[in-house]
Amino acid sequence: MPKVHLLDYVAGNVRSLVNAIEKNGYEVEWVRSPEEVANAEKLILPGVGHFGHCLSQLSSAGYIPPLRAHIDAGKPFMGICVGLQALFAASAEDPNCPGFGVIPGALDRFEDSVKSVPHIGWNNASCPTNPTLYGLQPDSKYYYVHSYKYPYKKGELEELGWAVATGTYGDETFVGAVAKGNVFATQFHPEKSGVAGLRVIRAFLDGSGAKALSEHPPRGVDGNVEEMIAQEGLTRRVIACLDVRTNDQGDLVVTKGDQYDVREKSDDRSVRNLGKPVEMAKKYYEQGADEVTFLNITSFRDCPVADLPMLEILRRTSETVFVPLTIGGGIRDTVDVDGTKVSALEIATMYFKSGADKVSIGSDAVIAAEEYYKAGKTLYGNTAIEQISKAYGNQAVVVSVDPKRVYVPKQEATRHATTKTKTPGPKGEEYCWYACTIKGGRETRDLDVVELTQAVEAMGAGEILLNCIDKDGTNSGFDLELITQVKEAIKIPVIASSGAGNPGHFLEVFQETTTDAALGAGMFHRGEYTVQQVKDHLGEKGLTVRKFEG
Ligand code: 1PR
Repeated sequence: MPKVHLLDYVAGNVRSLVNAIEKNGYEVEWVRSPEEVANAEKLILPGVGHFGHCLSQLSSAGYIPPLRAHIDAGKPFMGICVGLQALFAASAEDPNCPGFGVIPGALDRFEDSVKSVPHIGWNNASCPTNPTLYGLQPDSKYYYVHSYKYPYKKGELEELGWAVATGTYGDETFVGAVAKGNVFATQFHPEKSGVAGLRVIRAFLDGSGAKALSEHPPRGVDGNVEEMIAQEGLTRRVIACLDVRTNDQGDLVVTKGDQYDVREKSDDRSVRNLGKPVEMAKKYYEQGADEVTFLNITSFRDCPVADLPMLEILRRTSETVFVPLTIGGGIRDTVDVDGTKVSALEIATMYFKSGADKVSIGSDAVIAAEEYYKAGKTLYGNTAIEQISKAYGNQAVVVSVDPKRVYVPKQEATRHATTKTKTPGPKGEEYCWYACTIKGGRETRDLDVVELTQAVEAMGAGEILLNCIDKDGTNSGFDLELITQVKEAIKIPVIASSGAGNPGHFLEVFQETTTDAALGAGMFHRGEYTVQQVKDHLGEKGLTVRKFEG
């Protein structure tokens, strides 16, 4: 098998990248010291998280001079995400930490007054000068997750000989990919961008991308470029969620509850078994799911942490599913069966190494938020959210919220953030607040969703998975009032969850709220609708969705 070298310097999910490379028929050889860079012919620099963190790790380990030498020698080089950002001279994310300076200019942060930041989801990488640059296609979508970007200025980089592909988020057009000579880099994650991304990786690996570029070097941009690229490219994300637990026979199954009760209504009350996790994840990927989320809803007691069954599920899923994978459940400091303490960060690390892109924290986030308010909104850096987001970046930490409605007759009846509801309570109460719960809804706390989501945003969470116990499994549509309240309270993206029963519910939540993504479970598992049908419906109604490329 032909080889490509991959730099192993930074925390993050490189398993998916390895899988994507192997899927293209190449073998990965690791570069684990600066001296080994010289062995590389083709080299990939992956990167996630914080610019300063990545660059200072590269710098202190002595990687920057050999990497520059590799690039200057004209050998093939590909940077991914922070691997693209590293090529620039600087970033506002850490002004004290210089980049490689291969491309002049500094990255800045997306403006967040009218849109969520980080920018998470599927967007364009359109290159007007070279429309099929490194396998890119003008109508394909690519998976991005970042808060900082290089703002596109017409002609600026092209004049320096770079071919530039862009995406547009809100009214900001940013650099999505760049190429010149032997250097190619993407802000998006090709290894998470389905078939469209695999094609881009192949164009780097087999040299066809660089060859085509040398035959058709960019010649400057003409007048219509701004109009062409300045249209919002971010799609509506549709996510499939699999609640996984062991059934009474000890098998790991996908289950689904009604208001979190996952047992059959029949006399035996067995755990509802809707299928096998890895197979179902693959099915949803092939139906066009933009992400797949696994929630481990049993604790797998008596099992050594390193043998957690979800690790194997992730490993197998990431071999065939090239979209982002999130794993939730049990991410907290714990004690292993042999008495060893295992931190939430260590558990998250195992999940990332097994193929997860994000971890989702539920109960532990509620407890951390309570402590945060008790300490007068002070952060000490010791919560799971802070530690994992520091090591892997905010985008890697999702907080899963399991709220329940509490009805009150008037706003003054509670200290909590209320909402006037169109579905009054049992005694005609016109207001409600949403109480956070822990342990899969078994314990309700005196903390509302606004308090929780604001606290975890301050701690460094990158996204909220917003469930609703009242709506879960009801097929009656999302709780629009809950979603609106949370969206108004925070800047980070929100995934609406619970209650989806048909494609119209997805349309409704995207039209009636500013949610960033929407998630379904039961309607997909029961085979009532496919992900594809949901996306077709959204597309027919004029919403931008990613088309699945087989
Ligand atoms: O507290 O960090 O160990 O995390 C536990 C995780 O497991 C949390 O994310 C929590 O939401 C989840 N969980 C715990 N118990 C259950 C249960 O169902 N008994 N599942 C559970 C939550 C809710 C959704 C569901 C949507 C959509 N599942 O994710 O998929 O409500 O369903 P629908 O479209 O069929 O209505 P920790």
